[in-house]
Amino acid sequence: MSDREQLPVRSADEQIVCHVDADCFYAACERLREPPLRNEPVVVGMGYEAGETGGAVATASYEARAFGVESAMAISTALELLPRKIDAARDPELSVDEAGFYRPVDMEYYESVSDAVQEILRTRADVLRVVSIDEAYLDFSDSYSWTDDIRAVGRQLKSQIESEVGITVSIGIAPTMSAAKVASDHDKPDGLVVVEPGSVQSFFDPLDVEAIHGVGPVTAGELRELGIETAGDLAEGDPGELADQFGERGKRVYRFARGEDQREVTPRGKPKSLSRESAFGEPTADRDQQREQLRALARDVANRARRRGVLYRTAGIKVVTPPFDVQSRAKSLPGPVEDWELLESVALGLFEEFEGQPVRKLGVKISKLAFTDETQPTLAHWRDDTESGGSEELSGGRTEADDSGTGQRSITEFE
Ligand code: DCP
Ligand code: MG
Repeated sequence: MSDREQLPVRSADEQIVCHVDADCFYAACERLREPPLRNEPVVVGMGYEAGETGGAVATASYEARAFGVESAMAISTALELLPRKIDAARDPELSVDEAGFYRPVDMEYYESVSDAVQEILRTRADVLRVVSIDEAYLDFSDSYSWTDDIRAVGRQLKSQIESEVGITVSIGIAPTMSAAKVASDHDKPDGLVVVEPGSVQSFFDPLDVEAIHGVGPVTAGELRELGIETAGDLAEGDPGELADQFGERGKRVYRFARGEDQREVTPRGKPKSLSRESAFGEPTADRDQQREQLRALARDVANRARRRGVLYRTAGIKVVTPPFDVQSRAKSLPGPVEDWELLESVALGLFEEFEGQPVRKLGVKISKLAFTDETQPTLAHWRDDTESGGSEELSGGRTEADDSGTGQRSITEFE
């Protein structure tokens, strides 16, 4: 079977986009290193110092939000709504039960927690796009299909992050980026919302216009003046009128409200790894079939590396066993190499411990890359890639030439 047959070009409806957003992220980080803060109102202040009243709220735990404290509010205002525990303990007029903990921002620590979450996301997705310290899009399209139990995939990712890092995230999974983003926000905190293809419009329709990605409070106010209250109203609006009033942004939010979003998840920057994975039609325990698949994947990855002038120092495999257990193994190589036979034998060696187990999917990945040609790839370079392999066209017909200057990864590569 050729690669093409195994991984056909997808239609937009078959995309599986997962948006992950941590719950009250800075406050969750503070709780991680100070467990007594769990289940308590916690406010994290930017420009805030212990015992002072200056600065602004970066975030508040959901318990603190119940007192009306919200992001961007002055700390002095937050203190009126929610006094500090320490002050409440000293003041007979205040109740300790209606007080909270205030902590200053510590970016270095939050970044270390964010890195730990990203490590997990990287092992889970074909493509990862990190958009902020607590938010990322993952493309699951090559790993799963909509006929799989996608909710179980989301549940597993949530519980892995919770058990390995110790914070909760909310997840939205949908056929488009904008729907996935709205879905992750829909049931916060600790939410998991799956919007299946065909349900995007009905999911959006009843939502307040402000839920649409790109509609802020000001635009929402202007839309309401036009009688547009919900995403459904917006979807039925006159696109010409919206464009006149709001320009490009008007057209964009109109499309989003209709569930239309052609964007694909693309990573940022240079690739940190190259990989190729492929699923079996049915999970198989046949050793020969497994080993043959792994060899083909290793050769494919090695070919792509050679065409791109990429050397690699680490080789790894990914093994997905039923139902969705993803396991990776990696091995350091003797130095930066470009050696398909070595890659093939290392991949087979790493696979030995799994041989004979039922396997749903296999992947081969090279990392710790070194670029022999540091210049940006030319269009001709990509053309060579797409013509000879065809694999670069997997991302819904888009070739990587579209991305020249921004990145080099195909949809089948993960960071
Ligand atoms: N942040 C900030 N100032 C803001 C908004 C956010 O400093 N005005 C920081 C603090 C947040 C982090 O960015 O913890 C992530 O932003 P989110 O918008 O995702 O907010 P939270 O993660 O805090 O809460 P939620 O559970 O709503 O995602
Ligand atoms: Mg968040």
